Amino acid sequence: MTAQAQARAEIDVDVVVVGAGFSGLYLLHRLRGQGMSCAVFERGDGVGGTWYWNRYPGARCDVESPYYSYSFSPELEQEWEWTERYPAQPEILRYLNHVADRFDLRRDIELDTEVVSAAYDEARHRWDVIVRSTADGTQRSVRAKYCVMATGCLSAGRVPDFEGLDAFAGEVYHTGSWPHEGVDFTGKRVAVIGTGSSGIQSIPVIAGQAEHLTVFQRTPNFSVPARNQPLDPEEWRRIKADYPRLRELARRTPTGLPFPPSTASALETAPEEQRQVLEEHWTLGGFRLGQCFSDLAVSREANDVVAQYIRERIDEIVEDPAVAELLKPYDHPVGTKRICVDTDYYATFNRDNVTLVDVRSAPIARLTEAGLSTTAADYAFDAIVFATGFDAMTGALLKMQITGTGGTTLAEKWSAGPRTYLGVATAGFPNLFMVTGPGSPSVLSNMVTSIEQHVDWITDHIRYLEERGHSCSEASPEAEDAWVQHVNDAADTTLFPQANSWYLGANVPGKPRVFMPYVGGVGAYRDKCDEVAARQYEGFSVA
Ligand code: N01
Repeated sequence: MTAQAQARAEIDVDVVVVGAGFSGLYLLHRLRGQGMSCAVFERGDGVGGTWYWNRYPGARCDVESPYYSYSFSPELEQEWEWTERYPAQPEILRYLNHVADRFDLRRDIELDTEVVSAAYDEARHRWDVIVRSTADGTQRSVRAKYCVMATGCLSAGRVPDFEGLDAFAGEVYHTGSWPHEGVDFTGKRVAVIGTGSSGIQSIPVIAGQAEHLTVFQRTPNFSVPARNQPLDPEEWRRIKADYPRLRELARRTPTGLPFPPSTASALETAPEEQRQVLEEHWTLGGFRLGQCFSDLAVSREANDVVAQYIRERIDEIVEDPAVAELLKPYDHPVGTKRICVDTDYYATFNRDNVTLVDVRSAPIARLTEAGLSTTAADYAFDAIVFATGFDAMTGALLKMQITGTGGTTLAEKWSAGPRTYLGVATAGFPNLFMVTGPGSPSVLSNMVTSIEQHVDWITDHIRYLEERGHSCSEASPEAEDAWVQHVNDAADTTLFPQANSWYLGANVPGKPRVFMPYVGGVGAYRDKCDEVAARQYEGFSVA
């Protein structure tokens, strides 16, 4: 440790917050408002979390701009101007920087600093947190009564364990940690590996630059046109004037968006009418197509109506029938993997400079000095882009060494999959809270709505403890067991477990197969959390 770091060691604050994205920024604002001292640690050299790291070409949110924003400040709502129907990554990052400045948050945020470990000191009811500078590796300790993980659900990037990963002599990128100065692919032979949301957004843009783009697809996904456009000023004015009602509605729907779910069953709708609903949603754009009937998440027969409709659109757009066939998903029901929202994705495969390679039939065997080899052929590239996703929901938490009571680590406790009470706390880890943790609606919802709900609930709970002079609060094992059972039962009533998705950890070899988010919906989940609070935080042992 340097002398300076030593001098700053042993800082004692009320709350340590890990991460300065949407969650961490709002946590800091709320906790300060409660008169608490906070230290926020952020591994990036700027605020923004997901939107700081994911700067790949075409990166854009699939939730419409007016609803992908904080609702806690009516002034902020009114003063910020979104420019497009869906916000592009630079615009969201500008928004979050504006929030950091507007609410004077930066003075309690330490950038370039990652949390290495957090251990609970049972005698003193304090978390001992070790943080490390990403610039020079120096470490120091910080002590706090509470520790709140605002680490994000999709923040631990993942590159498959290909043989010869270091062999390739060209440029290598991962969509989730894109160079800040951008990348110019002009005149280059580029590979994109992966066709999830990140791949599907970046492929059309990279194809527009590269001399040649080769897309390596293992599993096709359902993708729906975004139909992005400049935000209509008149509509934007209407939304702003109506924000209180729209926000309240969003807090009560299953998705956290102010659009009540469809009540019409696909199976009880006549074919001509089904067609009309599907056409309307395809023309509207965005993932609401995946919710256009009430039974899509529970009936395979109903789901097939939408799946078949999307496959027909692929046939219509893609000129080469063999390529169209490869792009059509058959292996999972629509919506059991996040529906992708694209701009010109399928049409990109009509370009002369784009080739689709199926790595289901001939997997990638290794990276080579020139490019990569599948079991069927060798390829040469100037650049390889990994759009291969994340160790979702638990990856960022388990990267830290978190030790609770009795010396048990979180990794040990979650060795068979994550276990939480309400997705905010886990037994054996007192005064540790998670924002949008496993067991909460999180990634199945509009993240900002869910983040605000969690931050409000966690900070209310902390205020409750402080006002009564309590030293700790811990989820009880019984409450946790019952919640985990409920989360599993809820998932089992749906088609979700039928897909090999990252919701189940299926994208990470060896990860326990457990359905991680809560499918019960934002509104019902909020009611449950409110009920727990109203019953003096039922299910928590408070001392
Ligand atoms: O990651 P993914 P992502 N060989 O895991 C493939 C959110 N998001 O970064 O499906 C070959 O979805 C893998 O293939 P398979 C959103 O919630 C939102 O794209 O495992 N291929 C898959 O095609 C999203 O769901 C937005 O067979 C391999 C791809 O890599 C989540 O982030 C934008 C492979 C990974 O897809 C993650 O999306 C971006 C291998 N060995 C992201 N290993 C918006 O708001 C993996 N793959 C719009």
